[in-house]
Parts: sequence; structure tokens; C-alpha cells
Amino acid sequence: MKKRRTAEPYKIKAVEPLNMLSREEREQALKRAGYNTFLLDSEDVYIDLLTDSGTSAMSDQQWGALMVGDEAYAGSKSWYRLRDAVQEIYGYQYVLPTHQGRGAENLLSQLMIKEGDYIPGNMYFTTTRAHQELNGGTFVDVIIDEAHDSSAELDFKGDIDLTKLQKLIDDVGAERIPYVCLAVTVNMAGGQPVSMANMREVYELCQRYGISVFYDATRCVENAYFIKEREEGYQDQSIRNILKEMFSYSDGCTMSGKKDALVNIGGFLAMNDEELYIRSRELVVVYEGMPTYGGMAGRDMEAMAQGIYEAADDHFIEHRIHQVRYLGDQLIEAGIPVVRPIGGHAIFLDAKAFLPHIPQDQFPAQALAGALYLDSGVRGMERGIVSAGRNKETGENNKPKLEMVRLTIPRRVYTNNHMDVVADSVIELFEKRDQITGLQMEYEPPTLRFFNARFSPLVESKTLI
Ligand code: PLI
Repeated sequence: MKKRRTAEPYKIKAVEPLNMLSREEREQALKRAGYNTFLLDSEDVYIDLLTDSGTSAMSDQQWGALMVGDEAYAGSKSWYRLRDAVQEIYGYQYVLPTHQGRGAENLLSQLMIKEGDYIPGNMYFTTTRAHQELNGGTFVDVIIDEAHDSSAELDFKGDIDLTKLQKLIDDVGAERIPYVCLAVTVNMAGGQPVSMANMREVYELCQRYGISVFYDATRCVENAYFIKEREEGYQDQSIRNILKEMFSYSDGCTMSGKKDALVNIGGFLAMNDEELYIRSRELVVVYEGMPTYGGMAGRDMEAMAQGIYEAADDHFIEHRIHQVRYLGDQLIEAGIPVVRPIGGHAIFLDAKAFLPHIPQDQFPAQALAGALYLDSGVRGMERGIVSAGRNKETGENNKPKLEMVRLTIPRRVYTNNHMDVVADSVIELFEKRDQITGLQMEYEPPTLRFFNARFSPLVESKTLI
């Protein structure tokens, strides 16, 4: 029998018309942007898959919540609503609001890291590692090897390799490791999840050595869905229950509300340790604001509280994961090299395999992202050698194994027809991939260079394709 199709668990109340530029206009726009999709103007983009961060569509309940936001400087009602939502869904005792995820990362890194410390994690994330390094720490990647192989088909490709973690503890000593940063899911690995079993084991190992475990909970609901789908014993559990168990194997988390809390801005730092909370409260006033608003307006906290509940809904997250997979499956069927299995928030095109004629120091992923924009006005993001930056000791380019273009699907924003348009464009580009040329970097910013770097095509007078 034919598999029955499902649809969005919502209907549309407001629409936002899209701009559709001509090929010539897109060429000019890309040139103005220095061949960096981060520098394109939004109105020059047709389907914007740059990021799923802060790009979610809010529900009518969230828009309504904005109106009842309490803008008191201190003791806002909206803060208590947000705190209660975090306590209820995530289970942590203490919560501090921050303006977004990196605000929480800044606080955690300052509070926990001393010069010369090591912070193991399951693959780096740009802002997370930047804060660790700014505080004198060194990030150590302890993710399983398969996570660096775009074609390895594993259910939980975000897991930590416990042998690697144990080795680091043996080599540098537990006292040099303030905490393990466990991202659920792993953005840079392709949105790959961590299994519940791995979370439990990492926590047990760390407890034996007095090392804390902090989650990067940015896409925790997506991770929970994969556990429900793939890990034995969780099929009949609600997403809420799975989330609670996940967080029980940690001491706290940093959170970017801009992803799995369905808002356009906001974040928080949460923890169970009272002493750490008291110290964090001292720091939040320096960098974010009062502990009852922390860089957010009352209305933003109100919308985020509502978003936390909506994201933990089983129907919402099922559709979310399936929409990403809907696009991914079309590309896999057409033989396009993508990171497999398809992760939670994005499709990652394997630019090394897509463009084998472009060496990594000619920025194949950056070139592919540019070519896709030229072809169809679809904006993706480079996640490869440009994003990986330079080694802080040697000054050499970090050369990540994964050289990718990320096509990130915003939550509740696009329909599957948009996914079809994206699929058609990628497939056509793949057919004429030999014509795509490499890039050279014209301007390199010292920190988080991918945001503002500028490029030009290596072949004069030619656009990328
Ligand atoms: O953008 P922020 O500061 O709210 O959150 C930073 C952040 C932390 N961890 C992870 C896993 C992220 O993905 C993340 C932000 N991600 C962005 C902006 C993205 O486009 O993926």
C-alpha cells in the first residue's frame, strides 16, 4: 500500500512575499557581497537557507505573547514565565537569560575556564570555541571518528568517543578539564544526534573525575526526536520525557533560543549548582543585563517561553525533521554527495566530492554556495576551510575534513514546494559542476572570518559558473 502522506501541523495566517531577481541581478549582488553569501542582502535572496538561527516563524500564540510582555527592568512577569518553561521542559534548577546563545557561552567560559585548560567537545562550533579560546582554553575534539566521514551511515554520529575522552583525562589530568561541552545535535557534523546511552556514559565517566558536563542544547529537541525514532526503548515516549532524561545527564547547558525555542532572538544559561549560579548572576549583569531580563525585552522572553512549549510538541518536531529529510532524500536519490544520514536542521552538501577539481585552499564550499545563489537565488552557507579559521599557534589554515555547504531549513517558514525548487537547482548544478571555478580570498578578518571575508573568482571575467 502507498505510504500515506502527512502535512504541516499548522496553517498559514500571514505571508511574506519573496523577491525573485534575474540572473544578471544575482551576479551583481554576489559581486557586491564579495562572493560571500553572508554578505548578501536579504532582499536579493529568493529562498534563504543561510541559517535556521533566528529565522523561525512564530505562532499566533507567540505573536500574542509579545503584547503581554512585561517590560519591567526588574522582576518582569515574563522572566518568570521563561524560567518556569525552562525548569519544566529542561529540568534545570537555575536559569539566567542571555541575549542569545553566545552570550551564555561567554558567561560559562568566563566562569569555568582558566588559562591552560582543555575543553573536550563533540566537534567544535565557531562561537563556542571562540569563547573557550578567548578565556585561555583549548578545545579538544573527542567526537567519534565517523563524524568526520560524510558518508558513514550511523544513527548517532554525534556521539563522544569515550576512549578519546579518557585519553585526554589521562594525558592532561582531570583538574585541567573544567567541563565537557556536549552539543545535542552536532551542527558542524551535519546536525547529527547524540544517543541517550552516550549522554549517560559521558556523564558517568565525568562524574568519576569531578568534571562537569554542559550541553550545548541549541537543537536539543531535534536530538530528542532522533532518540525517539532510533534508540531502543524510546519509541513510545513523549519528546518531553526524552528531553527530561537527556538533561538529567548534565550539570547545565547553554542555549540559543533562536533555534529550538522558536524565537528570533534570545538564549539562556542553565545549571543545577547553586554556587555556580550565584557567580553567574554576578557576571550576567556585566555582560547581558539584570538576571531577570539578561539582554532580552520582556516580550522576547514571553515569546521564548511559549516557543519552548511549542517546540517540545511531538507533531511539530516530527514534521520539522521530516521536511529536512524530504529535501535530503531527493538529493540522495539524484546521486548528490551529501552528509549522511540527513541530520536535524540542514542538508550538508559535500563540496569536496561535488567539486573534486577545486583544491581546498581555493574554497570549494564557498564557491559552491556562490554558484547555487547564481543559479537560483537560494542562499546557503560555507562550512569548511573558511569557517574553520586558522590554528592559533601556527597561524596556518585549519583544514577540516568536512568541506560543506549547509542548506539550513528555517522552522515553519518554507513549504515542501520550496524544497523542490532547491533540489532542482542543486541537481542541475551537479550536472554542470565542471564549470564551477575556485575562489581566492581578498579580505580576511582576524576573528570568525567567515562572516565578513571577501573573495573573487580565480578565473578573471568569469563568474563562478
Ligand atoms: O547564534 P547564537 O549566539 O544564538 O548561538 C550560538 C550557537 C551555539 N551553538 C550552536 C550549536 C549553534 O549552532 C549556534 C549558532 N548557530 C548559528 C548561528 C548557525 O547558523 O548555525
